[in-house]
Amino acid sequence: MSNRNMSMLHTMYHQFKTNELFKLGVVLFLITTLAVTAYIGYKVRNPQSQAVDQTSVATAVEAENGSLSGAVVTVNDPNASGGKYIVFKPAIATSTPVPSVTQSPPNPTQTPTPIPTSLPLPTSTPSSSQTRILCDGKTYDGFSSTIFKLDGGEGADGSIQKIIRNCIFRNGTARAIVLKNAKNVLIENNTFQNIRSNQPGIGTHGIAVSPDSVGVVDTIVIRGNYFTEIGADGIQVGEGTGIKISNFTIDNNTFIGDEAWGENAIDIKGTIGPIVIRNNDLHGFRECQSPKRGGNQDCSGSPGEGMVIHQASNGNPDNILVENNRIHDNQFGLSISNLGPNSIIVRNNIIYDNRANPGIGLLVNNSSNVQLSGNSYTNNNTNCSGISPCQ
Ligand SMILES: [Ca+2]
Repeated sequence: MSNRNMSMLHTMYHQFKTNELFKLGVVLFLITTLAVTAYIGYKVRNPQSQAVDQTSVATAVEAENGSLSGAVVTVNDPNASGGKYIVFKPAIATSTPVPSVTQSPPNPTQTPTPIPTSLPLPTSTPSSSQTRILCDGKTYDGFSSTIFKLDGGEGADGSIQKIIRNCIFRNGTARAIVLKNAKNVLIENNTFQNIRSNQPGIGTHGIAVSPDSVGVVDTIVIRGNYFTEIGADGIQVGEGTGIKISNFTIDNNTFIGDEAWGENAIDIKGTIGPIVIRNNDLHGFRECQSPKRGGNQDCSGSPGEGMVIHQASNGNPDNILVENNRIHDNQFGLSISNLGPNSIIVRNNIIYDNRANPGIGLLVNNSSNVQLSGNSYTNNNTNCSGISPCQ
């Protein structure tokens, strides 16, 4: 073989060898690539078999998506029992939490005042665009007939509020105010002084509530008044023949009695109720020396009760709340007898210094529906009579 032929064979051999090596390299490369890809795919699909570097996966996704952040999490595959797969869970952007305003602690809840269902509170005097000022700032000095008598008509029209305020009734021989058939009345900040009949045995009240058999007295507020030198009672409720007296409030009044005058600060007779008597101050009431007691005082005769709640010809008192009153320096502070079927509640009153003979703070007769609570008794000759426990 010539040298030329040998050279050609050598070249052909090298070309063959080069092509085979190249092909072999390509085949090996493809095999390796497939093997690695399959391995990675297997590992990704079977994270439980070997921990996947979730951090690096998440980082890769972050890098790919730029602003994304989050984490790779393993979740159960609902389509395969025991199967799991991983997902990238972007972090949910949360707004900057606004600090909550520090709230002041809530005010302590006031202890609710228990009101028996049998004793509804009076409805408040309805506010009304219609008011009738009967008196404001006037003085009635020396009168021999009633100044204001509300008996039907506008007086009984509950949509119109009648107001008697800031007036002085003094030196009269008749009752200053009479409510006979009346609704929605406000009597406040008045003075009642020296109202007396000056006739032995005949008492005269400052305010008399005296419905007849057809009269209705409802939604009445008497507050902030001052009573002194009244021949009989500061306020008598139930003087007439009717009993329809309801939603009646006597609040924050002052009553002054004396040996020389007066029966009672407050005298409650037959009522339907509710009647609320609260925040009043009454003191100084003594036995009234009427002719039937051997005297000539202008009253019908009373043993000296500051407040009396009792039966009369118009019926029995009923549905009454007496609370937060100051009852002191009387022969009997509060006397209760012959109630109607429903409750009377006597609570949180301050009953003290009732020492004039017999000096009984609270006297109860013929009544089983008296509920006592929270009253204080100080320096009375006898705190309670006819009821126990005295509380
Ligand atoms: Ca009386």
